[in-house]
Parts: sequence; structure tokens; C-alpha cells
Amino acid sequence: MTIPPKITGLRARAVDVPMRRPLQTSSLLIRTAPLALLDVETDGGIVGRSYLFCYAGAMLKPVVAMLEAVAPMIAGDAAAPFDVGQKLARRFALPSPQGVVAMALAGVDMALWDAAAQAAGAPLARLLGGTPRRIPAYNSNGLGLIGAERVPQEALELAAGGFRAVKLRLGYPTLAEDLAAVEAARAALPDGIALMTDYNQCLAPVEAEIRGRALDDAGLAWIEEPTRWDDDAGNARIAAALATPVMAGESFWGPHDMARALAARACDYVMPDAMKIGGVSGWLRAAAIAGEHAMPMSSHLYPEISAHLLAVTPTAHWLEYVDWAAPILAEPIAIEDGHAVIPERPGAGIAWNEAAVARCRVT
Ligand code: SMN
Ligand code: MG
Repeated sequence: MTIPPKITGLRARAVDVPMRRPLQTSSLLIRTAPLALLDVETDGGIVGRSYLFCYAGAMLKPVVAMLEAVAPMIAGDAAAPFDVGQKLARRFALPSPQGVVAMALAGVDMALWDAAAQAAGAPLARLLGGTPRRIPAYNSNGLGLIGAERVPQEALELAAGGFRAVKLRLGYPTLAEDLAAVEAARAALPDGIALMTDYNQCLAPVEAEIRGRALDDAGLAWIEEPTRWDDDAGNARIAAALATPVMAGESFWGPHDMARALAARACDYVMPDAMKIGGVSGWLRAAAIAGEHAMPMSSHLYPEISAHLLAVTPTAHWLEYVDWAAPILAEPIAIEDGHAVIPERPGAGIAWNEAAVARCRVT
């Protein structure tokens, strides 16, 4: 085996994974998890793996096609995530690294870092200079827009098993309904359980200010994406008006989007998505930016690899726990006492349950 090993192949497969609870956000209803699974093969026999959450079934085929188009561009290259990332970034600079292109490039980056950690015989967190440890997690596996009457039961279900925080989606047609959902959650949850909320960008800035002010006494851990993610001025106005911290970040396409938002003071907290931010390489650059601003940084989806990344994030805050990929993983990440447990095994913690993959396969 050469060090680093050479990339010999890339396999992309699409699966649609059943979800225990469908999630109604203010925009999209997510009933299943459409995932693109990526295996990067190397001449040493090591296979680097990652998955990409594709949001909607319609995006599965384009993402898999993009991954298959990238495969010959990196065949024979050293499995060095930085070098491969630089090469592909140059190659795709003109269409701009967003959307399907960015998703595919991040998938390659994450799979190459997984391969690098396996080659080092170390968990990714250790390869990156940290130590596998327990990361505080909030349970995000539900509490969509289900109506205040159903909130208490589901809030208790999400808090069960030791979670000390859960996330509630907001963005009902009226402020009164948002308030009712928050009050229902607060009344049901024991003291000391943090309550995050998420508007998924559905409010106009002025409406976000009105609703946010009305929620300011509810003791919320944060209000997430109250308005369009890329309206820096609008978000800055909301963040300045509210006592409750404003969270943003799952929509940042790369560290530069985070740098721009922070320069505009558009949020109080950040929570990049391991895929959209540009994989492990993008995360590390984003973590450096958040660190310079002393800004608490959480994760979005991807709990397996995000746990490793939060272990080397100077301002690490909360891990968002969703179990959406768990059915097709050989060893889903463990949650103990409300914390994600970074496994000691080499790599980023991604290996397939092939029988489950076969059942969920769509292409
Ligand atoms: C979310 C993002 C992606 C899919 C479903 C829900 C939500 C979150 O914004 O932050 O969990
Ligand atoms: Mg969100």
C-alpha cells in the first residue's frame, strides 16, 4: 500500500430510508430519508465511506449522477482530502460550489477523511488531534408542526432516555399557535430540559421580530432560521431585537457563507451542516472562524461524523441527534445519558448494514 493510498474507485448508491416519525417543517414534509451512500475504494483495500442527506427523493438521482461524474476525475489520485478538495474546487469553480456539486464534493471529502482515519488506525477525532469523548446532544427526531395538542406526548418521547434538550419546529400560520406549541412543550418537559425552536426560514424579518419578542420570555435555547438564511441584514435586525439567541448555519454553503453571516452579526450561534459546509475540510475552516468570534457552534444532521468534528471544535456546543441514517448503518452512533458517544473504532463511524441497504435501495 502506498501512503497515502491511491483512489481506485468510487461507488454511489441511493437509498430511501423509512423514518420513525415523519417531520413536517414549515416548508418541507420529510417522510423518509433519501440518502446517497458513497464508498471510495483505495489500493490499500481501505474503503472510505460517507452518506449525503438529499432532502427530497427527487435529488437522489442527480446527486448520485454527480458523484459518478466526479469518480473518473479523482481515479488514481492520492486519497488526500485536501489535495482532492483543491483540485475539485478548481474544476467546479465556474458553476460555483453549491447545491448538487457541493453535496458531491463534500461526500468525497468526508469519505476520504474516513479513509485517512482508517489508514491511521484511529477514530477521526483522534486523527484530527482530539480525543473521542461524549458530546451533549439534543433530540431532533420529531416535534414537527404536529399541533399543540400532540406536542406534550412527543416532547416526552424525545426527552426519554436521558436527553437534556429537544427541538420543536415552529412556523404555524399564527403566532398564537406558535406560542401554544411552545407552552405545551414547556409544560410537559421536566425542568432543566432545554428547548430549541426552528422556523426553517418561513417568516418575514418584521414578523420574526414580532414573534420572537412574544417568545422572548419562554426561555428558549434558541430560535433557528427565523427568516431567509441568506438575508444577512434581516437576520442581523432580528438578532439585535431579540433576547433569545438566533441560530443559523444549516444552510451555509461553505465557510465563506459563515464568515459573511458573522461579519454581518446575522446570528448568535452557528450550526453548520457537515455536508453543506464542505465536509470535514469545510467544517474545520468554519470551526476556526467560529472560534475567532467565540461563537458557540453546534452541528446539523450527520450525528456520526459531527460527533468527531465537535470533539475538535473550539466552541463546540450541541450535537443535533437524528437517527435517520441509523437503519442502514452497521453501528449507529450510541447515545448515553443525552450524549453522543464517539466510537473508538478507526474512521468516522460509517459502515453499512448491507442487508438494510439492499432493502432501502432505489438505484
Ligand atoms: C431540518 C433540516 C433538514 C431536514 C429536516 C429538518 C431542520 C433541522 O431544519 O434543523 O433539523
Ligand atoms: Mg433547522
